[in-house]
Amino acid sequence: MKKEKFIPLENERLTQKEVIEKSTNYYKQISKRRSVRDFSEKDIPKEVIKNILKTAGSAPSGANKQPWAFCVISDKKLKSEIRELAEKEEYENYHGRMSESWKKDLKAMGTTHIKEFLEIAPYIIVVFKKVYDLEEEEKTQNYYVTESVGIAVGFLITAIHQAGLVTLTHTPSPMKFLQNVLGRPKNEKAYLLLPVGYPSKDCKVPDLKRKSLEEISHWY
Ligand code: IYR
Repeated sequence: MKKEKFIPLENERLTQKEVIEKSTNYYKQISKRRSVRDFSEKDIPKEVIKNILKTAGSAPSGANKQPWAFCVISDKKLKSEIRELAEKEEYENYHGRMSESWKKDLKAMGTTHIKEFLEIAPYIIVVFKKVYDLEEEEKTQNYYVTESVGIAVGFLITAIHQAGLVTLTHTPSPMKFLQNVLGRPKNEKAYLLLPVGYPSKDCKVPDLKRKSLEEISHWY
């Protein structure tokens, strides 16, 4: 039988006390993360974008296929074009495609079809999922694509927060225009879009409450 190559796990082995401390600190830090819609125009170093993307790219994926592509946009003209196309779709959503109960659920977020952040944030990252891979026009299979890309986006969001920056998971729907405007290959489907930057000086976020541990956990 063929023996696959395995290497030692490099993780430090911590004491229980250290594990409690680290998990508490991480929770305290990550629970401050908020979805932000009010961005500053202040630029951020390209290196930060590279680091957060490398973090996202370290996520687990089905059979390690890494079925994701991250498109980074800082070009002003392209950002304006994306804003225009996104607002066109969102206008249709807010003025007919979304149900009344959906719009009612969104009241607390204060969202409308206007998406200024797409022009103001210094960077937009558009995440694509690779439904299958294309190697020299040959289709090869990917596995658990939606789950894998969702996990990578989770890594990306926490990396952005950890760096002291803010983001928003924006899903202008339908997202086909992103594939067209960015000229992505046919095996890729837009998954979501993340503006990345600093929050504006007077940035406000909705007063939302998170469910308690008792509400979200069931212990057996
Ligand atoms: N995509 C729209 C609507 C929207 C939908 C959900 I669910 C949200 O949590 C927030 C917004 C928009 O971005 O405005």
